[in-house]
Amino acid sequence: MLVMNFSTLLLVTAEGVATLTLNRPDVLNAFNADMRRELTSAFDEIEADSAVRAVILTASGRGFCAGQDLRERMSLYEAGQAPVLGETLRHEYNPLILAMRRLPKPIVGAINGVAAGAGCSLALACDLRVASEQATFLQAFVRIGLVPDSGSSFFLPRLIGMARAAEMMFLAEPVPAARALELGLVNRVVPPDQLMSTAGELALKLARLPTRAIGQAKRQINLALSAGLEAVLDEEADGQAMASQTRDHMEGVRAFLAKRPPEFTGT
Ligand code: LHQ
Repeated sequence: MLVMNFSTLLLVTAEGVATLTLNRPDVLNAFNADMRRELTSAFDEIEADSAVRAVILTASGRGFCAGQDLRERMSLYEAGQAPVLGETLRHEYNPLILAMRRLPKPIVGAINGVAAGAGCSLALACDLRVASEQATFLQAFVRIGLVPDSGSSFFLPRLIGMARAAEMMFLAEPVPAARALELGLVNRVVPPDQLMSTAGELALKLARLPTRAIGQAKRQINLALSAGLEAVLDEEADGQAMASQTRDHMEGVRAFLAKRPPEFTGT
């Protein structure tokens, strides 16, 4: 087991699964500059580590992530130093969201509590979401006169449809976990004490699958969210050319013919 300590998060790697835990519980894991920077570099490290084949993103305490740390922002305003928000997004939040979507490994969000503002966007950028019964999803932006950012306007209408996304974004009312499941916003809802075991089982299952094929399937999903059929068919053909060269493909076929379970290595 490998443990890496950052100042705002924990990264533990075991059995092919990296578990990233946001760790600013006193402010419901709101994003300060350190957390934005550390989270992006943690995803870079996960990408580079071939032993990691699946990721869990969760948080400590009763919240998942309350979005931008508003105290940090206010103190910058008061000091007359706040960069234009667009620049903070372009240089800090957007690279984080892109790092998650480009990571060729599956990310399971284990949503333990409220996911608000950019924290909701962070949850939406995961590939799969397991939510605690205590989780809520809140497009908090308009409550403080801002607009959805960090990918929420991309992911939310695609996940739940335009009308429901508009309702969440405009009214900024919390959506409880049970309703999020009905909307297709999360994959599973479980009692709080089963959150980490459920997410862990799911991530372990993913970590034992043909990792390169999963990474390519994620790429195809990303493309299909905004490209047309021809481009997606083309990407599938390129992806299949790649996947057919992997050891895991050969192992899958051999195991099927020998009527035994496959042992995928991610290569
Ligand atoms: C917080 C925060 C927080 C600091 C709770 N900051 N302390 C914006 C700007 C710049 C660039 C890019 O993008 C963005 C995007 C955004 O993310 S905008 C949206 C920012 N987030 C929000 O507006 C959410 C603010 N928080 C809330 O509305 C509530 O805290 C929620 C609904 C999340 C949870 O409510 P409660 O369960 O009632 O908890 P609480 O409000 O009592 O919070 C607990 C503590 O956490 C409290 O501190 P305290 O010292 O009183 O115990 C809060 O001040 C602190 N906290 N969110 N974002």
